[in-house]
Amino acid sequence: MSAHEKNLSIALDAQKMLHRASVDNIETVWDRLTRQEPQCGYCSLGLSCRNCSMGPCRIDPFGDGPQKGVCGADADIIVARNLARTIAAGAAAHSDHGRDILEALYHVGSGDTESYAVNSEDKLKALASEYGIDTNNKQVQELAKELAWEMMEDFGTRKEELTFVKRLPGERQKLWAKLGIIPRGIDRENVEVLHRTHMGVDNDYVNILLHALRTSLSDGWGGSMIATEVSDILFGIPKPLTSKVNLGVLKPDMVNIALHGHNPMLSDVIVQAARDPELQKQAESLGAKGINLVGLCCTGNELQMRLGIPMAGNHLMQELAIMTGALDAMVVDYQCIMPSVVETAKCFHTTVISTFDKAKFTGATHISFDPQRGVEIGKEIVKLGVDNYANRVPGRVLIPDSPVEMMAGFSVEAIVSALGGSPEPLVDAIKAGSIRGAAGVVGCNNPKIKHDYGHTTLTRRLIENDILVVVTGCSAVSNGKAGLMMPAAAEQAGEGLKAVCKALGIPPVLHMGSCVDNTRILVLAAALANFLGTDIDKLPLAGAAPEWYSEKAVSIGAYVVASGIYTVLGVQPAIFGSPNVVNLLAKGLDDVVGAKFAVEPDPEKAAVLIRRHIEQKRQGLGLPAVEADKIPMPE
Ligand code: NFS
Ligand code: SF4
Repeated sequence: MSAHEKNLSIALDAQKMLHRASVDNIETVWDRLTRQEPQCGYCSLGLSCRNCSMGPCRIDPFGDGPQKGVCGADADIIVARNLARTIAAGAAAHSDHGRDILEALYHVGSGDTESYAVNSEDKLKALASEYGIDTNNKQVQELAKELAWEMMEDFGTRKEELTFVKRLPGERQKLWAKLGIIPRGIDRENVEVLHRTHMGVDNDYVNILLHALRTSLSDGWGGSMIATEVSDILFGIPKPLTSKVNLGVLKPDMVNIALHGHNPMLSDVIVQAARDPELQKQAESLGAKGINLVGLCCTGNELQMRLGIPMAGNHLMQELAIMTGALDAMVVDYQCIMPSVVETAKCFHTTVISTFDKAKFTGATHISFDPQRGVEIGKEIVKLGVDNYANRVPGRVLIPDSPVEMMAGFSVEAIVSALGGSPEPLVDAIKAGSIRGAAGVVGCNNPKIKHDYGHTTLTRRLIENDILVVVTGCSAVSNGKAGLMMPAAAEQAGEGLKAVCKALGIPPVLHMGSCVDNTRILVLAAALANFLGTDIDKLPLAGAAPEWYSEKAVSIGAYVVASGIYTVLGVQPAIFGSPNVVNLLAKGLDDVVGAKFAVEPDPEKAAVLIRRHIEQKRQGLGLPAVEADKIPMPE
């Protein structure tokens, strides 16, 4: 491997596949990034606008050129509008995923699908009560239908606030009400962003950004939360389990099918289909020892959290997984699936199967997914993968590493149960200072940051300093691969956190799920605040997205901050063209919602920012604290 290949990723499996890519001249996301450089300076600063055909316009950041678009919009308006649209796109993606799951629940309630069933009656009942539905003497099916119907109302315009807002501390609800940012309807807030950012509507950058926060909240406390909760009803509440991770989960002697994307509806029926004795027999007749399902990205997280299905990799591993030559099918649903996978697959025998009519890929085989015929379609898909095993070229198979063990399945319910049924022991450990606080390290990979370096470095520094880390999305995969998500990793934690982890038998880094499952972190934060009778922004908590790339990540960052949690981003968002917007997000917001953003590409420094923040919050609560300035910032 060359120094260049080693410089792109810290992961051995990635480095080896990058080497194969360069030897075989196969294009990767890193090559395409290089070809795009230098990227547009105006766009990087958020200073370009193409919202109407009087434009496109751009603002000169140095002051010599135009300072206003054709319509008169200045840097503040343009940057704020662009950011609001980014948040809306991210919120829309999460929420539309939530709606798809919700429709599956409705089908279950209507009795017109046999592919899904209520897996957690407890959760169904608890949510039905939360939605004000009388649960007495009602059959599960009836309740499922009524709950789905009520939840659909959260998407519309008939409510004044989303149901889950009630989960928040009263103080936070009052604050949002005062600011006018309580999310009403999930779709409504998104549509309103598009309206406000049309030429000639909202021309006050503060007002635009407040609505952008409201829209992000309609994701965090709406669409994503519905996605998580309803997935738990249908597929089960995750419980701690041990699974495996990295490209070593692919098997040379089995049919390998990767499930890539985000929606667990499809992957759940594929898991059911892969158990079909006839398909198993067919695989054997072709000389395979069986059918091996593996996950990629958040579909992988959903499967790993609930079923322990092994995880092949995160965002930047999707092309590299194909390059093993061992993948017989890559089944994709939606989100974060690079269009390039179809091209990469052409260099191997892999067949790419798209499944959602809203997410087609030219060159892929499309099998239209229909939740009412779920398992039947699942079998059709698995059959394609099995058939394709016959086309595998054994001489081209290169499985670059052996898998690493990682734990998953830390839902809020599982964490509370590990604590013995109440958040009290966690609160006590925080009060005593053996755990200083907790941080969510979440989000994507981005080829602009050395793959997995940001996540794992930040996580290591935090646990070393007795900060409990919870992870979701692609961050979970990074940390899992680095071996940080097994109980033995407690040895790498500070003395206090180590002792707590050992007593509970848990790792210092807890896998809480996919990106929509960041809402589990919100629920946990709200539960801690409620337990202590305070607001979330008073707690020693922080969030970080060290390698983020997607619009969804921006929505997540925004709802986390608006919920009162300080958040550090590792990649610059496109806002630096407006000092006013930067000032508001990185400073002013603290006085508005009790939390703000920071941008710090170096994870060593990001860790210090988080440690200082957590100590300040401890001090605010009157807990033993280190003076923030005494924590030195690395050079
Ligand atoms: Ni999240 Fe999951 Fe990964 Fe980023 Fe994409 S897979 S929803 S957006 S890249 S963490
Ligand atoms: Fe230019 Fe204004 Fe149109 Fe944007 S909305 S493209 S700034 S004229």
